[in-house]
Amino acid sequence: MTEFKPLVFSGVQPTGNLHLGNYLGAIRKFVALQENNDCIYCVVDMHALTAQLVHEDMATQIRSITAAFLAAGIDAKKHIVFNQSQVPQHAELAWIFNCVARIGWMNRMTQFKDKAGKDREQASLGLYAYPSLMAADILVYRATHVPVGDDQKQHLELARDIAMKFNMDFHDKIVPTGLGVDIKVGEEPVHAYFPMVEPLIDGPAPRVMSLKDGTKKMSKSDPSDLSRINLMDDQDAISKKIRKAKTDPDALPSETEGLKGRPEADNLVGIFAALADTSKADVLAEFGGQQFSVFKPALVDLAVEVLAPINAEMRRLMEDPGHIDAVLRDGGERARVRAEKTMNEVRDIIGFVR
Ligand code: AQP
Repeated sequence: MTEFKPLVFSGVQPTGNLHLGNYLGAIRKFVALQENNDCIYCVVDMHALTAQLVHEDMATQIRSITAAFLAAGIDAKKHIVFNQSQVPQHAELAWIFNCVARIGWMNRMTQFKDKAGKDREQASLGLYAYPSLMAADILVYRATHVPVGDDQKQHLELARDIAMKFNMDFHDKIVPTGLGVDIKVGEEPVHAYFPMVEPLIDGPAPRVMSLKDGTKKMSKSDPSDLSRINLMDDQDAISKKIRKAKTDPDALPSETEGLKGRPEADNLVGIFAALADTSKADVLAEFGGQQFSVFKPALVDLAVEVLAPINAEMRRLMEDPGHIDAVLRDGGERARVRAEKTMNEVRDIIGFVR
């Protein structure tokens, strides 16, 4: 059985300061995956329009995410780093996927419900169609693996549904043209043009929570800056935010079972484990029985040790926007070639004349 060639794709929106959740849930995984995989990492600027149309500082935000990718250690020569709007094939495939996806599927998307809020009639059509563009971002390269935080799991399931429906609906066109490959879906061998993408969500902090409320996701759009650690925060800010992080009065448990019902403790232990590249069980083996007055300073030291070099490198890179733009242009050119190959095949499968 032939299989799709493994290819990693992921994206980050230029919608504000990157935080520890973006780093641990996504960027850190991007860096690790590039060792053994072909990778494409994208600043998804067209997605940034879905919640807010006008961004005064769009270009700076795009450069800042790119600087974070590079500062964290992504090799833009070996892999591809670019911003989405440079490759119009994403939007073209998204239109086709809008016609593949069913309204009932889109209506189930919890992120739309969260982001649209109470006044859904006022949300943009783009926000509603966001998951379709996200599926196109990935599938226009026929990528197979997508490192993301836990919050994106539902969107990736939708990308699989879209891929499956396209494969099934155009099956009679894909097979004779020989454009697909044989894959296994469950026990069934299927001839498919698009792969079934695999989300890569593992690790001790798949969903980093707010420092002010352990039941809410750490997010760029949280009005309280104390809720998150930004990648651009200096040592003092990191220390202040961790010292002020909400906790409960009990000492840390010795085993992970004891974190149940203690969301803030669970979150801080998860952050420590992810930053130290270890497990929550190992962190509790070291700190079990200790008070937060002991644990928090250790977490500050670790967070500063990991984030300070990235912070310094991001600042250095941001002083040379011309270099960042050149990286994006080069990545955009290489991404366009790959995306156009897919689009030509998709146009042929659909039967568009070209
Ligand atoms: N709290 C989080 N924990 C783990 N992973 C997270 N990600 C985001 N927040 C967390 C992951 O970061 C990647 C890029 O996210 P994005 O900027 O494209 O979109 P987002 O999920 O909407 O990020 P934010 O920070 O929550 O922004 P706002 O406030 O605008 O909604 C994704 O892989 C995401 O899973």
